[in-house]
Amino acid sequence: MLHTELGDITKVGDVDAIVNAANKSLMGGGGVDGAIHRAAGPELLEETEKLGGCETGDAKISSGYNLPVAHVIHTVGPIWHGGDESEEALLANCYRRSLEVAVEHGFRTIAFPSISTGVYAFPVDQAATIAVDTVRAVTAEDPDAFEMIKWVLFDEETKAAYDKALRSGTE
Ligand code: AR6
Repeated sequence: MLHTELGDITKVGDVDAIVNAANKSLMGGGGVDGAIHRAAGPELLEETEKLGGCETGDAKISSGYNLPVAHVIHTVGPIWHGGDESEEALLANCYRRSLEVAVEHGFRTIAFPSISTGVYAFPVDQAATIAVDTVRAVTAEDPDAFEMIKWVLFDEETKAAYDKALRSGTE
């Protein structure tokens, strides 16, 4: 049920929602956020600018517009400041809140990017472990809620980190 694939999350169409690694303004930006806004078209910004921003670790939902998916869950990862500013807990909150929003909307299939490991500089091995552990914990609490949760990763090194995290605990 949990897996990874290499690719561009803006091309993913086989899920109920993709997750965006946004910033607190929800007004778009670079990285995966910029790619999602470009692919969705200007209507996405028209909607997200009315959402009142988003706190770090929280998540909000919008439509997908010109994306191949119907919905986008926007979450705001922590900026890495060395690890002493609750970055781990805040990143876990991103996964937990994104899945809560998904459940509230009856979504059963979700694709995540690697939240916080680009511009926000969270170390990828650590982020992958938190991502996998948190998704496993949430799905263990409600085993029937989700059919498929995947990470769509943009480069081989990032994919290797998530694959390693997924292997740990199952061997
Ligand atoms: N599909 C999948 N993954 C992607 C894509 C894509 N199309 N494009 C980039 N990635 P980042 P963050 C990967 O920087 O660290 C923005 O400006 C990327 O290679 O997008 O959470 C926001 O507005 C990396 O592995 O997100 C915020 O200001 C991962 O996505 C800030 O960046 C996350 O990198 C958020 O920073």
